[in-house]
Amino acid sequence: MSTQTTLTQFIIEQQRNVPEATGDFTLLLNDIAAACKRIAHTVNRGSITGMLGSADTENVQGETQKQLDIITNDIMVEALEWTGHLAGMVSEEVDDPISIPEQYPKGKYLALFDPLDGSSNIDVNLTVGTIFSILCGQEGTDAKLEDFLQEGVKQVCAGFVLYGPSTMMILTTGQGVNGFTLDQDVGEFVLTHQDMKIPEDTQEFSINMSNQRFWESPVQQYIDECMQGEDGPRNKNFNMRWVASMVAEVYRILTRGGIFMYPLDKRDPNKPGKLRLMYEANPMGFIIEQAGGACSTGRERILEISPNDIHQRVPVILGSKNEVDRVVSYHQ
Ligand code: AHM
Ligand code: MG
Repeated sequence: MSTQTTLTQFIIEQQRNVPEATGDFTLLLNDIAAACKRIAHTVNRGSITGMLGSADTENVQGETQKQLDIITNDIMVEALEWTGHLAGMVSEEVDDPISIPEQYPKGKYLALFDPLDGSSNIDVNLTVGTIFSILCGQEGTDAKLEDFLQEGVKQVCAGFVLYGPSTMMILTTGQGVNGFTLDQDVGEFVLTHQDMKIPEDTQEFSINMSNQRFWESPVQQYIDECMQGEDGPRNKNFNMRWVASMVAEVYRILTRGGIFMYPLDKRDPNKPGKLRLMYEANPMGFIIEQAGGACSTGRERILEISPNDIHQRVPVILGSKNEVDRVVSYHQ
């Protein structure tokens, strides 16, 4: 018999530590895992299915959607709407909350997701992923927009699935962070990375340098000092990485430390940052903090932001604690 712990076994064992648990949450996570396996399969087939490229539509944020943005969103919705565990869903790709169809029972949880993060990378065959966050709603009622506007600290679970050289799920339910690798032969996620921890210090930063002229001075100063390396005030050389897939960036930071920034930028006053609070910043912030890292806008802890819209954007600075604290201190 295999000694490997599967995702299902792992969640059931965690559930046993929560006496009031009904098993609903375990089933919901299984449904999310099943949807992500379908997405992995779809993404993996690439051009064979003719599904790469633009869809010639825009999402609510005015970004051109890829065909796979829409297809992966449909996979998530179809996999989750009928199960009876959810009171509603919101997606980065859909303007308004997605209701549970009349014919299905409604549960108490709310699902929030970015079905295909990093989708600009899909046509060049680089790592993309699905990010999800679970909140509690009101059992049996149709979730309204306001129900989703909860602070990140209220998340009961957050995770992401990486579609890279291997397919991996990274998950937290507030008891640390664990990584599972999809065993393609048996179709199961198995526990491969237990209790992931981010080193507090790092010599690696991640930022899109082409936006440098739009940043505020604290971020300018931090990056300038990193670039000076051994000759500057940091007295050490830094390395830089930018995949342009937050999922890949966060996974790298979970594995070997680092700092990731999509900071406030002055290009458009209506977009104080590029990344979305509900679908990217909050779930990643929860995971990063559970692994011992930090996550801030530069001015406040991401998980304490009181959301005003489901598609709100925020500046994001996350990763190794001492480096994030330093950038935050430059903002003060
Ligand atoms: P997406 O959800 O539309 O894919 O956008 C989010 C992505 C992040 O994964 C990544 O960190 C960032 O956008 C990259 O942005 P840029 O192309 O400006 O470097
Ligand atoms: Mg995204």
